[in-house]
Amino acid sequence: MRRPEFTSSSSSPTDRRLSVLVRHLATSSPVMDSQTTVTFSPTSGFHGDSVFSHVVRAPEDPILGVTVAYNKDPSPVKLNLGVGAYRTEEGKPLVLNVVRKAEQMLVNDRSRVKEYLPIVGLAEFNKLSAKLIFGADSPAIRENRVTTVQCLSGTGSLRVGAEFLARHYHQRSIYIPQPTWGNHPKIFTLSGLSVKTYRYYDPATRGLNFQGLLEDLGSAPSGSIVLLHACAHNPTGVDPTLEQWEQIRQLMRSKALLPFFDSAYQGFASGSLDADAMSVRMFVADGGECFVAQSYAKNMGLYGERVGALSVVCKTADVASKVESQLKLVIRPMFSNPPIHGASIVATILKDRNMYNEWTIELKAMADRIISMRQKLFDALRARGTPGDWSHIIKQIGMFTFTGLNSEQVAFMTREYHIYMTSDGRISMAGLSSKTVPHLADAIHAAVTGMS
Ligand code: PLA
Repeated sequence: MRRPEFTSSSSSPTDRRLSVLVRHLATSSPVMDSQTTVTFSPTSGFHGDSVFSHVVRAPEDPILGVTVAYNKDPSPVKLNLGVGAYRTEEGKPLVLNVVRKAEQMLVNDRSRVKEYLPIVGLAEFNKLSAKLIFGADSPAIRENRVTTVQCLSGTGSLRVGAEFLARHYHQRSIYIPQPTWGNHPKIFTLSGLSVKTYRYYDPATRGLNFQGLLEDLGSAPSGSIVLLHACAHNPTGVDPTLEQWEQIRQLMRSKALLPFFDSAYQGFASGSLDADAMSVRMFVADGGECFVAQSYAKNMGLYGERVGALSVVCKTADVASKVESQLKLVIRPMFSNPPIHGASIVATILKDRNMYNEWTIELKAMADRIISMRQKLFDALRARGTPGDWSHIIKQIGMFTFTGLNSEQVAFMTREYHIYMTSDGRISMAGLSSKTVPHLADAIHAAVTGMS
């Protein structure tokens, strides 16, 4: 092996000093014999600074960092209402029975192997996922106008869709609701799109700013991409009514705005898979084009398995198959092909009528438990006489309540009550149980009365 070489003709005084140092070490140090390869940049310090010493420490993620802080807290009463992760009444993570059953079947099937999936993932999973979101009788599916590719959960599906749009769509602007899930702007910006916002939430009414939404989409340049939360808007828990969705659809189609649906909570909002897909189905029923990112993290509890799908609904089967060929060029250098286990669980459940029914029952039970937590928290605040109108807790939909608490009040609740939540005042109702509601209500009461 060659020793690092620095000739006197080489460059800077720093390099020459390094070369002297290396020669010195090579002759004097027992570990630096002629068999040792030293690799370093000629201009970096050898024993000195790291070539990465300029790297600044990044802040923790605003959502996942809440769990990091929670894990460090030794308090026995601590409560994590940050990340949207379902917990049982006992505060434990839940693996659905039907998922356990599917996994057992997969393990028992000795014919199964661990070969790579195709670039687009498990074909059966893709077909069943499209059916789940668009409906079994969807003309778009029947006419082969939909291409579906398996991706790494909702996040990966959004990213693949956005990278495709940045390469092949004539408009670079994507309008996202204000506020939205904190990862959206990062995903779209890093994919090469230009992120703009449209008004969505009205803090005064704690409801939808429908007028603002219509005005902003109405003045967006024709052809712009618009991100829509299919249901259970995160973080606000505020969804348009079906009549409002219809108006949004008409406006968007009249201006050729391209809908990109993020469907991370199908079945979680209302307990019904079909009801929670209505917004998407309205846009597909008009024969127009759209993108949909689906996640099985929440509705099947497959968080860490990273199972999701991106569907692109096109005008013709020919366009759909060309789009798919280009999606493969996005996926191959990104993660090559997706993992097999989670998608196999989903396909096993979706293709078997009994298992599918069992899943819908378990899903409804999760949704109902979340809804019952809303009522319990609302009642507990009323019982304490906590100042303010808390009816938004029972009006909002899905996994989260957007409480209206400010970042100082949140910091107070964390410091004094060991309750962890995102600083925008969002709480994960799915992380709450009958036993922990009084503790949360005490904390909110103290934050509102003691700090105001
Ligand atoms: N889209 C929305 C609107 C989400 O809320 C989330 C997850 C995702 C996509 C992505 O989920 P996935 O990649 O795991 O399928 N939001 C969580 C978790 C539940 C997170 O931030 O990663 C949240 O607490 O907001």
